[in-house]
Amino acid sequence: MKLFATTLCTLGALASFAGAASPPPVYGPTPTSQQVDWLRMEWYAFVHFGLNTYTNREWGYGDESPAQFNPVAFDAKKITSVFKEAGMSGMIYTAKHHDGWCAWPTKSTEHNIRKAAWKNGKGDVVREFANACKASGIKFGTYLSPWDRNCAEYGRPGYLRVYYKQIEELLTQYGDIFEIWFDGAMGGDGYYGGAKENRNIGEADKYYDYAEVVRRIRRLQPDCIIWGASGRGDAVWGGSEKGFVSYPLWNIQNNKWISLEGDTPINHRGWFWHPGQKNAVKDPQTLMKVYLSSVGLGANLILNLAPDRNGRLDQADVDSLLAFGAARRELLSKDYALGAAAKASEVRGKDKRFNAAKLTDGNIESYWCPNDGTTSGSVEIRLERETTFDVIRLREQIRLGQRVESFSVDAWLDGEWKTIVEAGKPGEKERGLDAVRGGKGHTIGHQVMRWLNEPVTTRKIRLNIVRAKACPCISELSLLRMPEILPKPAIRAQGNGQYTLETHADCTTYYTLDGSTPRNSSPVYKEGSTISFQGPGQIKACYINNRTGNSGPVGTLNVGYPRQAKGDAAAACDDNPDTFWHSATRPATIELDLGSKREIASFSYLPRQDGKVQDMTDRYLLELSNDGKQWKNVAEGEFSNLRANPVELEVAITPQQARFARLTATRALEGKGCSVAELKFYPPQKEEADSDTEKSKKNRRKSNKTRNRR
Ligand code: FUL
Repeated sequence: MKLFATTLCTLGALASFAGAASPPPVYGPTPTSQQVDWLRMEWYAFVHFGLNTYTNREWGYGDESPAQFNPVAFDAKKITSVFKEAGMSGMIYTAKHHDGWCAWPTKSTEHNIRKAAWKNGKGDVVREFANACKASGIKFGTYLSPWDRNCAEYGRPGYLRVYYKQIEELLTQYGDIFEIWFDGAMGGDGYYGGAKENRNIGEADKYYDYAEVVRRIRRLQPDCIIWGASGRGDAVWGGSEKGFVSYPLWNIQNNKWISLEGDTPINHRGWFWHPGQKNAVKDPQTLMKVYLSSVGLGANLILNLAPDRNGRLDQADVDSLLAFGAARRELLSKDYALGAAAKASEVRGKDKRFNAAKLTDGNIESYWCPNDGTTSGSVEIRLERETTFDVIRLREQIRLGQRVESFSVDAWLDGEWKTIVEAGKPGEKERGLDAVRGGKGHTIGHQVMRWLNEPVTTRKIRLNIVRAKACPCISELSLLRMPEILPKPAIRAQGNGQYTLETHADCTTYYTLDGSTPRNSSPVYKEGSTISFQGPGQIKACYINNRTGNSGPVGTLNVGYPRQAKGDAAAACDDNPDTFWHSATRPATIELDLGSKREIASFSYLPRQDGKVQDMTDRYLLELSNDGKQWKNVAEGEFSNLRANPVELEVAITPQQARFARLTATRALEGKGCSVAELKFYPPQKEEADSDTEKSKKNRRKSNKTRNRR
């Protein structure tokens, strides 16, 4: 707050010193200097790592044995150097997740790392990460779950003493914490010191007394960004665990400046590490879309990478992260508008300190601004030569408040102005990863990036501020070029063991059915044809650019045993994620016939994918049988975190032979019924041969290095 006031005074002092036009008065809520600095961090890592890593769960129940935490190869510095290399500005570690286990030797509870096998109970993951971040030159932050399924006192006033103690320890023993995360998940069933019951806390804001939490944190670390906390802090959730935030984006809630953060795991399997996840990593092109639909809309991005049971990151996750990091660096490496001449329809008091050249001077603090009362206007930018770009980035001087509601951009093409970014209209909304391409111009705020449908080549562009709440203060206009990022081919089931692959311009699509990595000696996919594969196993496919020989990331589809449903459950085994079996009542059971006796080591459940949580199954009982008459109960549990992140979850069971399987849906998130989009059964996984992994690593290195501009 203090720093922010100083900056404003400086802006004012400069104006009176020059004796010319003064800066416009602040409009509406403004960010603190901490919020401004934080927005400039853009993206950082999330690290989910704890007992769930060992139990293959997303949410622990609270009764897990702390002894199992034993990451024998954990090297925090190795992990933080990867983040640094990718260009991330920090990391946030789950010091405590919902299971209540503390990854540091806290005095607040016995359920902590002192009981771990790791380092004979002398380890401290929080300390190792905090030190490693410092050594790597990135910032360190922490996640401390308010919901605690272990603590006997949870739900009662006594828990707050425990929780506040934990906050105090984390904020006083580990140096600077740039952000502390207060997750919104709260209350429900849990172990609670052995009570094993449901605990409802009512309103989170009241129960945790977030006003008090915020006061305590401000006292201990005034520069720490407080995330969540019922909106009492500095930043809140962007609203999806897919990483995108909604656009237009206003940083204003309850009359104060609140920034947004988009969050998503790099791996489709979830926030914690899960066996078999290496085939489920988001490819660099998807990560670029995630980036553009969070950071590119004026929010921050927190991208999760989860260490495995040995404490190491999966190579596949690291490869994808680094490839995206390199593409982002390339995207931002050259601003084609830098230093270009600019002319505005109006300049505040005709004072050159507010003229249009401020848009292209590369200084994020200076800005173009018309007179008070002028809420629309335009700036023409003349480039030195014909220039090709496909991403336009704009920034407002947010220290003076967020103002712009609608803008458009024109390019001078074939002797006339043509609109390349259309002005946004009131009431329109943009949501989702695919909306980033060809989007309209609504808010600007800290920054907005618009990725055009096609690259544009021109010498002249024009920015039109169509509507603003007060005179616009635009600090930057940049023209950028998106590097080529090959996606992975989508693999689509057509039913009855038939599959089609996506194709890509200028590329050949190669695939394999034996689990090996496709390369240019693998079978070639012909557009429009179908591949026959009965499973179980994996279909893998990738693009190789015909001109450059670069190979893109590998797409993988896990195919389970062929299966048939009894009764009306065909939709749960048609391999089509968009259809689902549904029952209006609960509990309800699906029975599958795998055709013959099979060795079953795991099963996966895909929840309904239509964006609704009504009747979404989140507790189950699994039984197996050899004859369809005598059943054996083999697994029972919770499919966690589906409300926020409804992804496919795979559950490992003790490998055993069976022909029939039956899943009973015993609970759902909402409603009286239940549903299942896909239910699959798998044999024990064969690891890829070492030589193959080596070759694929080389391939990946090659494709990372030689990525070309279009
Ligand atoms: C959610 C939690 O419930 C998930 O487990 C995860 O930690 C995610 C980042 O936030 O609300």
